[in-house]
Parts: sequence; C-alpha cells; structure tokens
Amino acid sequence: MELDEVTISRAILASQMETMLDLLEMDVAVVGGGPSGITCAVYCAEMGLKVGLFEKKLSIGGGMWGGGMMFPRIVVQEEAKEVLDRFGIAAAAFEPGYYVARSVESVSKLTAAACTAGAEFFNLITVEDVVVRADGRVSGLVVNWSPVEMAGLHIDPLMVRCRAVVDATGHDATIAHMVARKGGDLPIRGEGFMWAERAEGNILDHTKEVFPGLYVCGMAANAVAGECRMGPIFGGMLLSGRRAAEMVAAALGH
Ligand code: 48F
Repeated sequence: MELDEVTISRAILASQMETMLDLLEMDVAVVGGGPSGITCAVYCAEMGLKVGLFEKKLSIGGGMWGGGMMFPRIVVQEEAKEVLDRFGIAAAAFEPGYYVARSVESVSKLTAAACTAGAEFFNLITVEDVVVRADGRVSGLVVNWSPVEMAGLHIDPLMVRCRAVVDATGHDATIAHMVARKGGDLPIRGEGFMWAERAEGNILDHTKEVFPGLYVCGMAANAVAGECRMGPIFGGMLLSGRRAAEMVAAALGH
C-alpha cells in the first residue's frame, strides 16, 4: 500500500478531535492516572458511566510504575487480591496474605481493561482549576496541555463539564487543595507519617465526597484526612479506586 503522510495526520487529528468534542461533557472526570485513578476509571466505565481520565504526565501509572525504590514490583495484601485476579494480573504468594505483582503488568492490565470498558485517557493534560457555579458543586475541570504549564506560557485553558470529579492525584491531593484555596469548605489535614497498617486500614473510610461533586481516592484521600502513608503496598489504592467508583455510580443513579 502507498502511504500518504497527510492522511496519517488527518487520521490522528480527526480521531482525537472527535473524542475530545464528545468528552467535553462526561459523567465522571478522574484526575490522576495512578493506581487509584485507573482503578476508579475502569470500574466507572464498567458500570456504564462516561468517564475521562486526565493525567499530566506522558505515561499513565503514577507511583505504581516504579514499584518500590525502582524495583518494579508491588505488594498487595489479601483483601485486595481479588482486584488483581479480576483483571488477570499475576500475583505470587510471598508470606501468608502478602502477594507480589509486577508493577508494569499491573498498570498495563488495569489500563487496558479501562480502555476496553470505554474510559478515555487524556495524558499530557494538566488540570489547573475546577468549575464551581451558583449551585456550589464542582461541575467541571479547567484543563491545559502540560507542556504549556511546563514552559510557563501564558495560554488560556479549556473547560470540560462533568457530573462528578474524582481527585486521584496522590500525595499532593491537588484538586482538593484547589477547592480549599479558593474558599471551598474543605479542610485538608495533610499527610501523616509512614504507617502501612494504619494507612491501608483506614483508606476506605477516607474515600468519600469531600465537597459537593468532588470525591477523593487513593493517597489523596489519606492526605485530605490527615492519615498516614503506606509506601509500596497497593491494595488500598485499588480498593479505594473501586470504592470511589461505586460511590460516584450510586450518586449518579447507576
Ligand atoms: O501518585 P499516584 O500514583 O496516586 P495514587 O493513585 O497512588 C499512590 C501510590 O502510587 C503510592 C502510594 C501508595 O502505594 O503511596 O504513592 O493515590 O498518581 C497520581 C497521578 O496524578 C497525576 C500525577 O502525575 C500522577 O500520575 N496528577 C497530579 N496532579 C495532576 C495530575 C493534575 N493537576 N492534572 C493531571 N494529573
């Protein structure tokens, strides 16, 4: 076959523009493509919600790609093993209740499942603000290309509308901080010390709607609640992402 360079360009532009126009209005906007965000996206999509995930970096995966100190392995405890099994992620038993999975396989299979279920991933896009109108709810995101932010260019963003936002931005709890900074009633207590048992045990209690229309999951949930961190054990991230999806789906009547 004879290749035409302009056809290649047209294919990319047409496909992505169609997707971006379609996703200007969605049910759930997940911010952050780490383990909790991807897990939230896959469950939301499987429940029939129209979901878009925004990740500011080039790659999806957040803190899961790097495993523990660049050893590309993650530990998952008994309670969350079912999530690994659900997505066909191989896990080797270590000591009773502790399983070890490959971080690259874990990210890849969760991401692939989310794509198959219909979630759209927007990498290289940074969420820089939220939309809150007279009803006092978070009802949209303000987004811009990450390279624009990195270069410090003064270029105005674009906006998307959604029925719920999930802050899955990890330790920084970026979206929650944005809301708090602008006067939203959202107290942020900040992350506590390393204490895996406590951090993992409490994370589901902290996974919730923290401001009308805004849910927190993963490490962002613990950071908002003043809860401890846990390091490279990832069961809490997976279960928190799933819990956030269930809460959003229930709130949106799915
Ligand atoms: O940090 P991250 O992996 O969050 P998580 O899902 O998982 C935490 C674990 O990786 C680990 C841990 C538990 O085992 O302690 O740290 O809670 O992923 C957060 C993602 O959000 C992106 C960021 O690049 C990262 O990939 N992110 C942060 N701020 C923004 C953003 C933003 N403003 N717009 C878009 N993406």
